[in-house]
Amino acid sequence: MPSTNRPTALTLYSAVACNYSQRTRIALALKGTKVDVVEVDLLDRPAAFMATPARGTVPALEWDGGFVYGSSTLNEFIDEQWPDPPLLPGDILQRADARSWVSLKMHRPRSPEADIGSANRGESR
Ligand SMILES: N[C@@H](CCC(=O)N[C@@H](CS)C(=O)NCC(=O)O)C(=O)O
Repeated sequence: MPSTNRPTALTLYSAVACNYSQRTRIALALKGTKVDVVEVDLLDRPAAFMATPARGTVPALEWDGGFVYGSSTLNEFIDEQWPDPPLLPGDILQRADARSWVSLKMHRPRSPEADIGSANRGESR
């Protein structure tokens, strides 16, 4: 159930080159959640961001009194705070497939096997 103390004035620390950040940005975009994005230079992280609980790792979401980081945790948090539309399908097998695909893309974002697998299933991913 979403918190009754719903976060407002959200700031997302993110990096364009970071697939974990993109994962969280996609979730926020799907939910239509308004967020200020701070683009973090991964080669020169601001000292103030290094001093946060995320210790300079993107993605991280901050709001008044709250800080969440780690793309899996973040996307679970986002899905719980803004349940509609859900991030995952209702069907158990489709949910497993979606989770497998996300896991593959997180660990091997440009995996040729992933693209071949999708093509074999007649999918365009
Ligand atoms: N497990 C984390 C990994 C995030 C991550 O590795 N982010 C990279 C940029 S793509 C980073 O900020 N690394 C800096 C560090 O770990 O100190 C997640 O899912 O969010």
